[in-house]
Amino acid sequence: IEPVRLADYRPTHYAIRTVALDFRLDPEATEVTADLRLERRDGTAPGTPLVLDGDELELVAVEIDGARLKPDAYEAGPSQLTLLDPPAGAFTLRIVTRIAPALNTKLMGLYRTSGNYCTQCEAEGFRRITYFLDRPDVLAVYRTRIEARKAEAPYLLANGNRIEGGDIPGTDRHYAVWHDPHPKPSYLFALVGGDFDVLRDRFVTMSGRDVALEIYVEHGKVERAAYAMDSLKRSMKWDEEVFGLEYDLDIFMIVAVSDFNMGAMENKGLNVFNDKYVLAARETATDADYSHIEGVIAHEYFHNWTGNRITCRNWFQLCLKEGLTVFRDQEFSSDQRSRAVKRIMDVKLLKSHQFPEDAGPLAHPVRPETYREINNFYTATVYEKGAEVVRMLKTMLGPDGFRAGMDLYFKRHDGDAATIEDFLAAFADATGRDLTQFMLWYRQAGTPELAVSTDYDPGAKTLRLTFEQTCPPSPGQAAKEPMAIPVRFGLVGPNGEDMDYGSIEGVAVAGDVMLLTAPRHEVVVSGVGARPVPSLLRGFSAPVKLSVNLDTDDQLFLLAHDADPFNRWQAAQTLATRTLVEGSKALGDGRAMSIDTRLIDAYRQIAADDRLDHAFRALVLGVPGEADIAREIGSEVDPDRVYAARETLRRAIATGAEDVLAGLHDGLALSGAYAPDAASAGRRSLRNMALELLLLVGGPDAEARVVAHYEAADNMTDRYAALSALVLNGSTAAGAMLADFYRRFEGDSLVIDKWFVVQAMAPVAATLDRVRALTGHPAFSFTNPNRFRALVTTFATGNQTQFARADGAGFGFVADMVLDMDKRNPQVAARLLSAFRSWRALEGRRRAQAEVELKRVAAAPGLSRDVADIAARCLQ
Ligand code: B3K
Ligand code: ZN
Repeated sequence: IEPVRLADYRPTHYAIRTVALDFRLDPEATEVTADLRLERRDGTAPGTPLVLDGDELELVAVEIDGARLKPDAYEAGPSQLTLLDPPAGAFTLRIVTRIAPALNTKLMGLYRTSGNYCTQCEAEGFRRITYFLDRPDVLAVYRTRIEARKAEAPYLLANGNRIEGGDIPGTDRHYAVWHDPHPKPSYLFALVGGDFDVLRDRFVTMSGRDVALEIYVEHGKVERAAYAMDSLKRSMKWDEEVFGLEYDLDIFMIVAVSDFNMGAMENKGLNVFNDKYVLAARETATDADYSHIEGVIAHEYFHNWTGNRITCRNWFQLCLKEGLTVFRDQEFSSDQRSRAVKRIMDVKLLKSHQFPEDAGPLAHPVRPETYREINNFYTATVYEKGAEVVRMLKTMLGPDGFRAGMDLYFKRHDGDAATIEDFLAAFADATGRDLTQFMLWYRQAGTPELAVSTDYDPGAKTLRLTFEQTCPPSPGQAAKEPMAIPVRFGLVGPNGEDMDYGSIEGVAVAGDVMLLTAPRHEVVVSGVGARPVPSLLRGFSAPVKLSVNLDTDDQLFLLAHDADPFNRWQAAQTLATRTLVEGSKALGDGRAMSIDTRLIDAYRQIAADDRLDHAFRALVLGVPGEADIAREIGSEVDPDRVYAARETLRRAIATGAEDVLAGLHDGLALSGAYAPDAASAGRRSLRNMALELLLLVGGPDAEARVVAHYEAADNMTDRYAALSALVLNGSTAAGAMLADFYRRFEGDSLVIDKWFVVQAMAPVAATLDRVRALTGHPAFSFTNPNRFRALVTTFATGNQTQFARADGAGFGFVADMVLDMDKRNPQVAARLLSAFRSWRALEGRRRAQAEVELKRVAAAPGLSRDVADIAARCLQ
């Protein structure tokens, strides 16, 4: 497959000004009539052929300005329609296509879900509906007419405002017409037809406009949409208050569907959501589910400005909307909840997902320069690292400079298909700063490594800090240039408080941020009255791998005293990581793992410290995950040893803090009404962390405690915490509890997903057979992406020891599943295959097994572009 290259970008020869669509919905034969008003762009020679994209389309008719085209005037196939000699002036092209939503298993384009019709067009799904210039720089005004049998689809929805509708006399059919006044690219088109329950509300915008809010859900689930509605209203308000951005249509709709390839989609005025990011009730959704709903609702809503009003010129610029919008939803959640806790959770996600991606064969710049299949670039790098890059901009420019840049960006580019260069130019022009070097964050892949050595001179009262940055090679990029790295810092004095200091030489400083720009900086801080412990990269001010020559005492000191909560958490992580990396090596050499008792004491103290936020304490008690430890080890990883080391440390913490943990579990129970707010959720998270650790101490009491916790639970967070503690611990009582859980929630598919997830994660040798058997369970489904991901993708991405079994059987199973799924849904298959991305870091035997399976996938006939691309890049 030939790659698409950023360097080859050219605007289209023709512009599409308006689009009028007419859908006659039918499961097997939906007829789509598209009237496109086209115009040759300046600079295009008359007679230049017009080449439209298609994908698995059947052409029924094609006309220009009302006249049927002669067969020699065009060429048509399932994936292209070419007008050989289009009119010189503006013209209307009518295209009639026939599609079969019921047979659309890729869930791209128009498809069926639970008897309803819905669309997904990003990135290249619109071409599965009609022939089009299906790329984000072709902006048009859409009018959509939908017609269907009334009984089959009482609701007919599309983008924009509803301008007309009614029954079609003498038939059992009805229709609706929607008009979206905002020019948009085809990927933002959406249509929904079907039968739903609707939750309705209103929002008055800052300029006093009344907006109707509607959430469409499957019958009987309308109460479960209340939290999503509340999140939507808070998002709308927040975007007005923080960015001055107001909603721009009379109606905003969200439709929750149960078959969806990803989380949600920001179609103009008509967001379509995976129902797991809409539906929540205390008995069925965990606190994590609630916070994801809040975040995803906000994310899609925020796209209305960052993505829709200003869209991407081409798909290379995906981070222009995604990284920026993730940054915005993270800021929103920080303002709604605890900023420190949110920051820690976001960094955890970044380190466990994006860092490994950036360290392996699938690494790519935040703005890639080439792709074979764009759907494979909706990655942690584009989203999460993309958000970090925007956050660094804010750190470097300050809140006012950042807001000025955002304002200028909206002012200049509203209605445009823009680029990352446009985005950065707005900040440069608004603040007078040169962002040339900063642009490297978008162009260079790989996680920069920042090594710091610190040295205090008591005589001169100076602190010397030597910073050295490097960046490892990544695919297609052997050598890297030094990046602009903002390092937020403080000097923690002997009394635990931040110290004052005099001047700083050797680096540019603004407030508490040093801006590193060179490969090496020798920084001298003068006027430092006593030996401080430097607290560097506060709030994780740059997405780098930091190593500082601080010993255990210094790290323990930061853990106990740092004014920056993020760095307190980081100090615990650093100490635990050292212990775990050392420990897994020791276990490999047949030695015992050594654990510093001071570390255990520190955990104990944090657990007991009532001045600290509950959620924060729970996060500190959560030792680094297996993937994080593996990434730190870097090569020749044996997942069994990593797992054993991690369990040993967790057991040591549990044993050392047993009385404190028992006190927390007994004392933190909440009585009264359930509320999903951050404070109550934090309390539950600490109590459930205590429960999980107590189970590791062992003994009959521990198991009884978990069973009692399960039975007393009045919400899913608590119930699921007990279930996963038992199942992941391999406890004997787990079987009965799993059976009980299934019985209780049999009809509730989002909960049954959790039942599959927890079984797929069990780190025991029996899991592979269990997972294989569960693919034959009546509740399993290869057609529902949530269900498939719950069992199979979770096994591959959330169960390091069993996916990477030494005998290769885990890899073999997942490869089989990839090949199976690829025939049905290539996007889901490609996602699953990317679980192999860290295979080269494994020890020799496992590495060899993984290679065999990757090669088997790569060599299979008839692969989708999605899977072929991931397989090829993993092997390169
Ligand atoms: N923009 C969509 C993602 C589309 C993925 C296409 N493969 C959701 C989001 O990021 O908001
Ligand atoms: Zn997005």
